[in-house]
Amino acid sequence: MKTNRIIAAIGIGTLASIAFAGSGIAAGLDTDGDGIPDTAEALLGTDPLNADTDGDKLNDLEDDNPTFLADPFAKDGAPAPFSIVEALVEDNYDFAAKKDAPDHFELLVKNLSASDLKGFSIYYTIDDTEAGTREAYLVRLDGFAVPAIGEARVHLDDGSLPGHFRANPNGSYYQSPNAKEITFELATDGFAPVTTQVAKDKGGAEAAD
Ligand SMILES: [Ca+2]
Ligand SMILES: [Ca+2]
Ligand SMILES: [Ca+2]
Repeated sequence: MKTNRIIAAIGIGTLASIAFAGSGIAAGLDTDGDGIPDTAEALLGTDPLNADTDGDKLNDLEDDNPTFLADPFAKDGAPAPFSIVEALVEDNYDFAAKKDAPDHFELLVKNLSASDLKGFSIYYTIDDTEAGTREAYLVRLDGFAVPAIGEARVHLDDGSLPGHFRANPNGSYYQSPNAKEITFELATDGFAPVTTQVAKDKGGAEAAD
């Protein structure tokens, strides 16, 4: 059933590779082990290095919509003791290396309290109003902490550096040049999420300028 849905979504041209995936027969590299070969993940718009691209705990093969989940955050918690100072989706800058960095998602978070904060998750939606599509992802920011009365940056990119987290390389942010509206919700246990919205101009997610 799910395999049929995926075949319908991506067309007959990749039928053979998906059919193999559905039957558990190896059909090319499946790096993340979710049953979908890396080459098919590119066509589906899912992440070949993440078995659960949207973070809803259903793996990409079993997920009816592998790049969207509904907002998981309760909105009735206490006011959050942190703020999002800055949200970047383009024209990023690498402060450590003092040079331009490839476009990625980046938040500067300020802790307004006298205690260190950790246990964050981020939920973000990417609206492509031109194409009429919406993606949504939940990422648990394991290891990310903001010191008391201090600041820290969240990076969502290829996740290859320590303290960076992974964004879907086959999603519309990286694959479509259309303008986007991106909404971030940052939350930690017991507090209402903090939300910010940022627009990305027409043009792809660029390499470093
Ligand atoms: Ca896979
Ligand atoms: Ca995957
Ligand atoms: Ca999923």
